[in-house]
Amino acid sequence: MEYGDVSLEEIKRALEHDEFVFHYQARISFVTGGITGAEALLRWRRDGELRGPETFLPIAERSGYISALSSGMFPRLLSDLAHMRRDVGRLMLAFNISAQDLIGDGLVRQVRQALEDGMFERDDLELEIAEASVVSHEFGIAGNVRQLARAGIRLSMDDYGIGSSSSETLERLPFASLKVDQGFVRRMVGTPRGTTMIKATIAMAQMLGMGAVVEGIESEEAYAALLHSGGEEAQGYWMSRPLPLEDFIDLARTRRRWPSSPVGLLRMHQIRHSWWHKLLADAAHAYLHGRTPADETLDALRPGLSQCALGRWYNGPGQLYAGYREFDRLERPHRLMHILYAALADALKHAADRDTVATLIDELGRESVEMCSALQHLETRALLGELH
Ligand code: G
Ligand code: MN
Repeated sequence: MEYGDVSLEEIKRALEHDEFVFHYQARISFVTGGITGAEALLRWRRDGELRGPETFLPIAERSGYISALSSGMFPRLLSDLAHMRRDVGRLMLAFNISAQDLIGDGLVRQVRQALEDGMFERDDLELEIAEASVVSHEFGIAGNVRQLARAGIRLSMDDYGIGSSSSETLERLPFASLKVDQGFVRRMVGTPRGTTMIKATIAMAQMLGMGAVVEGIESEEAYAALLHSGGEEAQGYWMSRPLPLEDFIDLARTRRRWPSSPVGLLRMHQIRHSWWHKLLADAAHAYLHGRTPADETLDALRPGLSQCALGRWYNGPGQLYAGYREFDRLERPHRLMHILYAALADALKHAADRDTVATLIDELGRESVEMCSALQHLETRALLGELH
């Protein structure tokens, strides 16, 4: 098929005539095996045929018309979301935007206004920005990205793993999650080294306090290989292709389940908590050598129980396992670790004496071992299929 002749004028007319629609590709939770929501993918319905984004997005991007397209389609996304909510229940939608949409504040204002008007709830929307488009506009968009993050709207970096200065961009902008690129996943998941690289990318996201979604899962083998990876969610043809709204709703209403496991979640929390512990130990070490870390560094190292995803899981869905000794054993060291993170950070901030700092490091080390041990026992039982 030849699409080379699509002009900007045709694209503008198509938007006016309502010819753009979203197809929805399901996102599956590795932890519950259920559908958590979907990524909205733009399609052009014209004369009974469906045109993919490759036929109009490059022109829209190049001409700058992309921002009109994003703004024009956002209300449609919200009405589809309302439709899903009525027919299925609460779901999350991921909306792909271009970095160009964040150069001015048009889309930011539109999204914030819709939030204020109660058109959606914070947790029900995620904005995906492709890495390549972020890299080329990084400085122009930083202010708007921070504004969205402050308003509690989650941003994820799309197609992570194929671009150039990706880790540098991650360092500068407050992304809530990473979407591991589908090509990266498809090519890498077949080899042990490749699978390790995907898992290391996810672990890096977790150490930075972000979540991870794995795209491009095309087979049961790929799904199984990444089930314990610590990525929260998965997307790909094996679970579902992108579907028209009504078909996606039908799928979601079946309440279908894919394989699931708490193992990845338990492993990631072991990584996150050990990592916080090690960063604090390093801060204490620097302090004892006369180099007091900056207040903001210390503040970042006192993650509260309420912000901690393990805490939320433990008191929420994890309660499924209440009564298992390995599960019940986790509560105390986990709670104490958070108390000790805060106590140690405060001690360093307020110039405590050497003995106080030494005692806190010692206690933190002890609780860390307790907590890792509880997590490990729980993980082993989950691996053996002994948790129900
Ligand atoms: O760049 P982004 O991740 O937003 O791209 C999503 C596109 O990838 C969609 O157009 C969708 O049709 C396609 N896609 C989604 N899942 C898969 C998959 O498992 N395999 C392949 N080859 N393509 C996929
Ligand atoms: Mn995307």
